[in-house]
Amino acid sequence: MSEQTLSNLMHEDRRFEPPTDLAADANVKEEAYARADSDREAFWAAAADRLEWGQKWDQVLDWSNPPFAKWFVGGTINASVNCVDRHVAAGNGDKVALHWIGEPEDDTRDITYAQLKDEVSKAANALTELGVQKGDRVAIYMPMIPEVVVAMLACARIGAPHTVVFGGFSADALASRITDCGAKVVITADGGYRRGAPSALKPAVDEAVTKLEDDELARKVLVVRRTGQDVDWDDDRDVWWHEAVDNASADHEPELHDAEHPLFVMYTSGSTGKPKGILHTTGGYLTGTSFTHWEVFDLKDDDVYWCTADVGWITGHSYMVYGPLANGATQVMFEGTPEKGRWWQIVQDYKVTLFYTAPTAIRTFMKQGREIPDGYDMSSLRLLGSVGEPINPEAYVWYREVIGGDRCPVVDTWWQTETGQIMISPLPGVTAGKPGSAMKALPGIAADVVDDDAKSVGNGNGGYLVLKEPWPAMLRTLWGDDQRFKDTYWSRWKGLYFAGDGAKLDDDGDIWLLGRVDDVMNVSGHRLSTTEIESALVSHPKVAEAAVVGAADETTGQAVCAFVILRDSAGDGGEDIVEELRKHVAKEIGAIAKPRQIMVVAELPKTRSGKIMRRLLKDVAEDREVGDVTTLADSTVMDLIKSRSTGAS
Ligand code: 6R9
Repeated sequence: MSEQTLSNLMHEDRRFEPPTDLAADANVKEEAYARADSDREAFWAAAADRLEWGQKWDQVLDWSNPPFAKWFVGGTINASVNCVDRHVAAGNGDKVALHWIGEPEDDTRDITYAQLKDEVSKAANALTELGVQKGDRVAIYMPMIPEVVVAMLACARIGAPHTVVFGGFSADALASRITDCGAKVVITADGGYRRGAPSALKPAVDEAVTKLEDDELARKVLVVRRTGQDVDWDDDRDVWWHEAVDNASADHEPELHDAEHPLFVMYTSGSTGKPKGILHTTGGYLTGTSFTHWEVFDLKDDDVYWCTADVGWITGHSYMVYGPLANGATQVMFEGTPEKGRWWQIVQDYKVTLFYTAPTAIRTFMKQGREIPDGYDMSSLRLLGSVGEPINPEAYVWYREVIGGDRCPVVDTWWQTETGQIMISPLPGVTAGKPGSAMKALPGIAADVVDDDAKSVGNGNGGYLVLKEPWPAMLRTLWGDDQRFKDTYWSRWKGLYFAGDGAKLDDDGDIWLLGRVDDVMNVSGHRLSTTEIESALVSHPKVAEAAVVGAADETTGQAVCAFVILRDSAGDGGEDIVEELRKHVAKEIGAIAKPRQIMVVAELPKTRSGKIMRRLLKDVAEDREVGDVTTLADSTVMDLIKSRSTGAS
């Protein structure tokens, strides 16, 4: 990256020291970095020791056949036993595991660890009764209700890898995932609640089933009754959860599985081609997620933790289900989407202490104005986390001040579906946070920023983010496609895992994520990062959110095109808003980064996990037919943007 593009984020000089109390009593202190450096495997073995194993492992890591790693070789373990049984056995059966909050206002359930253990055991018995055996795959297509957690843990208990498919995905997407991983059984619900109204799920499963070419697939469909809406019923295939599970025995003797037994497959869309089935296995995944959850969120016994992610996203798997439950945490699980004050009402009512969300949500709240959160008592909060996208410095500072009362540290956590666990993040009791930087690789993780020749770029420079050593929760392969696994992640440079992200090291050696390298633009020979220009736009007081893409341009190769959402307080931004913003970017970064075109829009196209789909905006900027919109959270957004683009400046 050219020097010029580095200047914007580099001039961020706000620093936030860890709170004194938190630092004094932190779960992980500064010494951990050196300890992990001196013996990485011993460090991860100690992390694995926090779990309950059957047979202990003979070897921490087998890396004799890279990039195929084996962790805790010879060990046996059961993930569901670690997430429920052992807490009950330790006398914590009455502790609340889930404060579940439904979308309809008065619909809540508190579930203790003892109750969760019974439910998981019953579901495990019911699945066995339906013919699910160890190694069989089970697809889960459900809303955010407690049964989805029960279903995942029941699969883990009997050793049947699950694949959770977002409730918002289409019948086609579901059918292709069932086919790719060969799922025998599907667990679903009649429907879920979305924005106040019941929304059907079962019809999509019915439709998906008609598209399957193999009779062995989706032989049984287990259906939770959630909304009570009418559903079509196939007596041979469909089974009600309340009949099969509620009547099953709550005694289930769990089997111990090999540490490398497949735990789940999570599909993630590649930039091209069919979705990739990321495979995670049991021992390493549980070690990596439970340890980092305890480390990064500084989890204490009396904390109330809330991760707002949907369970159909990797964050829901690692930091709502497996990590927190393995740690015996009490957490909030919410069925709804962020509506004005509802989240803050929940923080106030349940006295949430640790809160984990995505920048997209934070920017939405910024747009609405601080008056809404200011109306709630959020003094229980002690730590805030961010995940999913780079958090712009302005959004970070707003989050810290308005939600965190200027007292809570913000941990910006970088990781991926593939990494399984958080990789780069501040340590809340150690690191003085810089708004916009994910800071350093966690203890036991080796990350670097390299150039085209795989050489470290050194402080003050930008390049490609790579991981240099294996880590416990790393993906093991792509389901059924070892070659694609090698090609996608390990082929660019020998021995290095390439994450697909651009990053920069500042003068202190701290890491700033710059977005996917596919999103980097080349304007008149200068490489510009989307993240940096977006952060410059968001630092303007009238802007809440921005997305930047490079569009083909005859003169400059590519030109910067920006889509912005204004804060509610800015009204329509005034007549000169476009010129005002272009000037602002020129001042913040340099004339080279000045957008050719700025469109003020009401919404941006986002995936269900909140990531902006720049590919679609590029189609608009280059005046093309808009591509595949099936993974959008709201597919009407593109029509709105297209209708605006005709009047673009
Ligand atoms: C957990 C998750 C992975 C991609 C990743 C990167 C982006 C995630 C980030 C971040 C900057 C952060 N990303 N966290 N970028 N700062 N703190 O999001 O997994 O859905 O697989 O996405 O998300 O581009 O490569 P996944």
